[in-house]
Amino acid sequence: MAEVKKIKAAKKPKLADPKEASIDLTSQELIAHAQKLGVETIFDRAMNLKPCAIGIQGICCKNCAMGPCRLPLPKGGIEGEDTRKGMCGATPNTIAARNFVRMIAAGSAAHSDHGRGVAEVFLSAAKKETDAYKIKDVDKLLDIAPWLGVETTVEVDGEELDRDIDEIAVEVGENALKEWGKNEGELLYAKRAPAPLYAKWKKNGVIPRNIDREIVEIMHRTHIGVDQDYKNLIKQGTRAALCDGWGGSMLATDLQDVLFGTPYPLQSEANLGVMKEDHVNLIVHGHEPVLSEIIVAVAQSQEMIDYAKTKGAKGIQLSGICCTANELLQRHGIPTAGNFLQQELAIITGACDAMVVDIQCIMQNLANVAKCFHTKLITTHPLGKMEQENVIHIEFNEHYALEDAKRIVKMAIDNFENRKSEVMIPQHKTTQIAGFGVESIKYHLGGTFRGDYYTLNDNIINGRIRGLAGIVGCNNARSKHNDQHVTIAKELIKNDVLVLTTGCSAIACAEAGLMTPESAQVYAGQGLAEVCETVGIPPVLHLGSCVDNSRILLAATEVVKAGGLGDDISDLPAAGSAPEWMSEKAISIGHYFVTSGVYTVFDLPFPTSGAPVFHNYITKELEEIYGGMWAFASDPIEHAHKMIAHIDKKRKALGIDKARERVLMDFDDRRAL
Ligand code: BF8
Repeated sequence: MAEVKKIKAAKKPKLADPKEASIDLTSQELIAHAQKLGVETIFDRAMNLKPCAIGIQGICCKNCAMGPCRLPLPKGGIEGEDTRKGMCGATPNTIAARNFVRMIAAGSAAHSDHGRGVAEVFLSAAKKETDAYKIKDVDKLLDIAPWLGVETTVEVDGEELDRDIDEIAVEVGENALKEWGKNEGELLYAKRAPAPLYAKWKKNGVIPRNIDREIVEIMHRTHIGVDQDYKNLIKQGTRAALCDGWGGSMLATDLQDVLFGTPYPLQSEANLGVMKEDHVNLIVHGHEPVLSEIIVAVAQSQEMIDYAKTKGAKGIQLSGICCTANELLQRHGIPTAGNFLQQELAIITGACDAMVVDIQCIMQNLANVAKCFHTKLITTHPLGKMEQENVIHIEFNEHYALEDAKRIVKMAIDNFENRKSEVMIPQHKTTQIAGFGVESIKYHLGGTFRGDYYTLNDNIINGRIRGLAGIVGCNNARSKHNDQHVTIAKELIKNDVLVLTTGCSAIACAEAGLMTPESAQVYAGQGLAEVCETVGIPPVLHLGSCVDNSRILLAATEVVKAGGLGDDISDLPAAGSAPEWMSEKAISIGHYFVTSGVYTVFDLPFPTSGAPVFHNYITKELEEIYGGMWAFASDPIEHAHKMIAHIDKKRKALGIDKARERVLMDFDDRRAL
């Protein structure tokens, strides 16, 4: 008799509880709406797909075909010698360090390749090979030129004359591009760091040679049978991370500012409630602003607005997701639709007529969600295509940028009348003041005539501002959406710590209403609230996208230069944080902050915890070398208080931990003075 196989009924997938999945009301409503429609989102997938407990601790090696070798920590921890090894004998330290530096390589590559793309468009604009782009910020061009070895003046007959701007721009573009592959010398921007930090890097031999080389070298060293010393591996990780923060990311920020304009504070809105039912909704998502900058101009043109009206729409609502959102927000005030975990939800509103994506942080499931609605999903970058058939690819080319942008905007407009499902746009949105940066902080706090960081330093020294914190990074579906970013930011400002933020963290803070000057009165401690009220800034400053973390490095450098708070970034009462991190870019960012002297807290689990010796090295011993270290916390309040404790430790070391007593001086005292 034939064997009868019992077929188990497939388990019904679990659904996320919207209130457990996100703190954001808009997201909660749309998660529930998606579930009602039977459309799966990342929040539901997180309920059914569990992470690998070994991989998450960094102790699975799959760098050759004898493995994967998985080295779980014994229950109850390691007693005595750690005898775990892979097939080739690789120890947990080697495996975790290899995996970790490969994450740095990927993160640094992503930011730096973005920078390279911008540098290529910049050079093409400087050479006037395209009409779509023109140099917008000549002052910033002149500021960065000397750092890239470009003279801004020329001596003629003993007289120093200004050089031609076009000539300077071409040389800046050429020298910038050389940073990726030059044969000699070192990363030019390393010299922008405070001198003691540069000296530490030099002494430890970690100044990058060129951007591509340091990333390639990680792939070589982590191939089977090459580097088997975790300290040597992390040293190379440091070179590659510095290539990101002080290289590819910093070049991307600078060249974007010169080409598209340096941001200054402006007002806009945040959250999916910025979408409009009676407008064509076009959403740009990803990272490189080169195409989306042109889309802004086209979407705002009368020709396209009139065309949208012929299709029954009242206008065109352009909004952004992830770091493209931050780029367009800080320069044009384009509203932010959402951060990483809200990308599927934007389509689930039923009102997204087109979503245009380029590179990084784009979920492949967008294509499956788009299939359930009328949304046109358009990929635009040769590096980022999708296999699903409903995805349209319009490859961006800077020489035809205007034509590409027009085609895309028109496609969104033509799709307006194809909406087939009920439109459900939640009605929540917040006001945000964004567009802060090194330059604007200078003028905001120092005034137009003597723009400098002295006033900021003065307020840190007198204790109104206890210290500075950078909160950056992603959302992670393993953690409640936006919860940690917002809880940590609120706890810090309550304790008079001024917060600088970028990326998806900035979007989370904006959605929670922390980016208006008025929010200081509600959430900030008395000292910080006084400063915010006096100069009219929010207690949480939006510094842009993830490549703009370079703005935080340079702002910290300016604080050092202004004086009174030590000689190096590691002396400052400052700390960094990436609470809901998930991307390899976040690891690269964390490591360049640590090796630039910043105490940096990430949440757990962390991909080094399965190798206690290596984990201990990056959490404790790195501080002796660079002054910064990795630190961890899983509870957001504990996370914030670790940062505050570090800030207080630095205040004490600087001798500014006690409020100075006010002494009334009599005549004798004055004469003695
Ligand atoms: O680069 S914060 S989820 S969007 S990786 Fe991605 Fe993380 Fe958001 Fe910007 Ni940064």
